[in-house]
Amino acid sequence: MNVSRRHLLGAAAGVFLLPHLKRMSFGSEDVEPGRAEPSGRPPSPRPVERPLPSPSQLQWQQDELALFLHFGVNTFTDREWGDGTESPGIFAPARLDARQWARTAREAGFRAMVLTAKHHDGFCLWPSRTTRHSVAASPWRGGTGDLVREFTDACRQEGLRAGLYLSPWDRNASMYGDSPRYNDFYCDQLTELLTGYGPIHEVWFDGANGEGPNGRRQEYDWPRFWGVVRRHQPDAVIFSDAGPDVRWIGNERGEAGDPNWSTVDPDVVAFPGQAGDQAREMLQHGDPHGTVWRPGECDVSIRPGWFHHPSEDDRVKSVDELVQLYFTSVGRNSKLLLNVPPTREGILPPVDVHRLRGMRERLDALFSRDRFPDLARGRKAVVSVARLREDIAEGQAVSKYSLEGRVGEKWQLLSRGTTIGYQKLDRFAPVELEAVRLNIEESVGAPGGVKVALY
Ligand code: FUL
Repeated sequence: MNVSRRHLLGAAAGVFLLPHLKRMSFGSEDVEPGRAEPSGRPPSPRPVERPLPSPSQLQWQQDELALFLHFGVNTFTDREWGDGTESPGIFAPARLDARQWARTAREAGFRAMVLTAKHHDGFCLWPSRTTRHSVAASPWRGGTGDLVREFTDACRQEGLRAGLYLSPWDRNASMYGDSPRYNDFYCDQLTELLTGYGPIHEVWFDGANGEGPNGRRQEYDWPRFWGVVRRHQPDAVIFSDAGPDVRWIGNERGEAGDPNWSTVDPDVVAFPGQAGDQAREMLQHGDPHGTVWRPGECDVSIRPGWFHHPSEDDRVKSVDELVQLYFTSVGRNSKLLLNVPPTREGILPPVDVHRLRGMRERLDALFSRDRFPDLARGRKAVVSVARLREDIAEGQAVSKYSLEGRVGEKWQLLSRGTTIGYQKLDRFAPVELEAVRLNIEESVGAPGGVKVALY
């Protein structure tokens, strides 16, 4: 249903919530579905069943920020992609401190972390029973170390959710390319990770798929992989191009599309790594008429590379750039998975830690006080950022809106946009307002409440 120009006027408590919706002037067909109208008319049913997030997807999105950690043999060879011939002997972080990673993340306002338990080189950061290519064959902690254990423990100690990346592409495994055998091996590794380390909140499936040593291409059994996750960690969200719970946003720049729907047509990106314009569009923008809830995640590195390279220590993103990333990801109905790679010593680099703190300070200052209640009490307020939120527990509906502020007698446009979803952040030139109103100009299905905050 397309709704013609709805005005949501907020009057109290800083929100354009249900009470205000009830007071909106609706057109004849514009009834709040499932709720009583102000006139006392009985609720009408929702016109179309729209997809809704699962509790895990909701939690994942509310976390807003997750720290990505690329660490492994590449850290020691100064490469981005290892070829699988690296000797485990090179893996020797002298001061590894997963607690420092987690503390840094928590202090910077991150609520989850995702570690590369295995990257494309096949080196396992836990002592896997499936291979000798692991920390058990390294000098680190005398070969008794388990980095997945230290990582998950540190997450819990700092109150963060733990996620794991297990690269399906494995350039060390001899059976890679012998599809059934490798899929068994991969499922065994996945099972070890998902049964040995407590609750795992996100399982990150990369789509990279290279040639096996025997020249054959590996056919991944995605439904089987996902089934292993569901069996052992039913509350985890599964990330890949094709979800099924969370989709890749389609670039590694930290930019969600605008519009950005959390719903998709699952047939357009049916498996990870699917190429083509249509797939790219679907990843970036989702689909307003999609039948499946699959919100987008923005993964981006704080540095040019994913792994730590000393030569990039002076190319760490600035605080301005990090804040901008927050706006183009979290501020566009996505989640930011920001990669901060540990050094060869096994700690997060001081310059990156400093930037993360700067980002947090800037965001805290920016969002320190919602000025909407001031307007509601008849006071004026100078604002330059609007935060709009749909109640996504009820789905996503808004496809076009404008936000206006009253300056004296005149309403002036503050911002206009397309989708809102979990969160839309709009910036505009600072302006002193006396009142504000949100116009929902178009929507798919019937919008629930929209919360507005002004900063
Ligand atoms: C890509 C990988 O090839 C990169 O090395 C990195 O892990 C990135 C997050 O995903 O597909």
